[in-house]
Amino acid sequence: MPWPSTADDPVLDLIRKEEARQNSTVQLIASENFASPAVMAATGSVLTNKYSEGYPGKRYYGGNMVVDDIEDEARRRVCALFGAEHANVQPHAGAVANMGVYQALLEPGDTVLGMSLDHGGHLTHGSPVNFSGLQYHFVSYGVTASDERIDFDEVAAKAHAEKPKMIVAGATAYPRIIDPQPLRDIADEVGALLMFDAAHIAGLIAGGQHPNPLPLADVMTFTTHKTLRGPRGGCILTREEFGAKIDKAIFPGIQGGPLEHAIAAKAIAFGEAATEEFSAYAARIVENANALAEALAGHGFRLVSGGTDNHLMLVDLRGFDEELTGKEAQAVLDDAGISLNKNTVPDDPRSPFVTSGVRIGTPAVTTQGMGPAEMGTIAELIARALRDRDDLAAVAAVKADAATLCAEFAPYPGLGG
Ligand code: DSN
Repeated sequence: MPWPSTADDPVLDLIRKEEARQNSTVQLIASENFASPAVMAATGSVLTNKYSEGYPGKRYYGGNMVVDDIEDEARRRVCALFGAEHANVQPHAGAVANMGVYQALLEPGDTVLGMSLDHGGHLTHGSPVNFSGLQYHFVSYGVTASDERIDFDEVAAKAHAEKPKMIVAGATAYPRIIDPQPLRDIADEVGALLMFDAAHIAGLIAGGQHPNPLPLADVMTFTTHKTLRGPRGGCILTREEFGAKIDKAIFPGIQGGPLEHAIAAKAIAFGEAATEEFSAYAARIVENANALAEALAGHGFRLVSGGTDNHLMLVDLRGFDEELTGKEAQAVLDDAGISLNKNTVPDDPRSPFVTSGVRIGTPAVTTQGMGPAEMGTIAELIARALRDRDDLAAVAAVKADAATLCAEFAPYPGLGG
């Protein structure tokens, strides 16, 4: 073979190390999951070698007869899964999918309504440091102070005052169902388009746990690697009338060659998500989130909005310990073999680098086969580690207990040594 030997490459050792980390520590990052062996085989396949700029039947390179079939199959499967008329499966990420929609349907400077980052929205929903906030005139809505749920009165008032061209729904740190109907109604009242960013909840929609934003939304974007449990990547679904514009915005507008290995893996994940087993999995994610939220509340943690009806919960740490920041909690829990991320809570007085909260999700632990009993154990491990955070031996003991728990539920047995 012409390739140099990489058997001693330390990067391979680092991959083994990461395999061991994923097998032996608790993964509670709400946007992560464990992809199936079939999805991972596709991402590591010969499709990584192929150039295929363009779309099936209209490529700028030869040799795409097989790739065309793969991309067509991915488009067919995802349209069937969500009842969509048109799909673009090429976005490399959720941010690129959102960028493609804005580029296709907006002009620079247009007014758009989106959920503010510090109330649970995403960077690409108009953050001033992101292209979305720099190129478009985003106006933010948030959650109410009373129940910490989306303030539809605020959305309506701002829509009538600002006359946006588009309303963006969806969030990255919002623990409740987002009903697309009131957003559609408000969009219709002011003649706006409705885009639903379902990055976090696509798997819950596919599994029948949350309402399908289609056909109420004009466009739905999502990532394929979160609750949907596919490869890293993005996807756009829309009506036929916007299909050509959106395709043109993604290629040649934003991207060059698509990642056909990722598109094949997306097709496999869409197939997996159409099964009854996946619907049961989606139901179990929500059941586990409820069990974990209840158990955490029992340890004195305050849950933003009082609980969850999706795959994640937002924990306001101030109820547990006024001095404890999200930054410190994330670091202590990393030492205790529990991965999660610091997160602002609504109207957080601390900065996004420090925060007063953490976000906790159940998609990955549910894939591992854990259930409500294990959620109780995880809540106890979190509470112990954070309560005894100044005691290195106590934190190490939590790490050992986390490893014992994970040993029973290793996602990739045999990997990582
Ligand atoms: N990074 C994703 C998340 O964790 O929610 C958002 O892009």
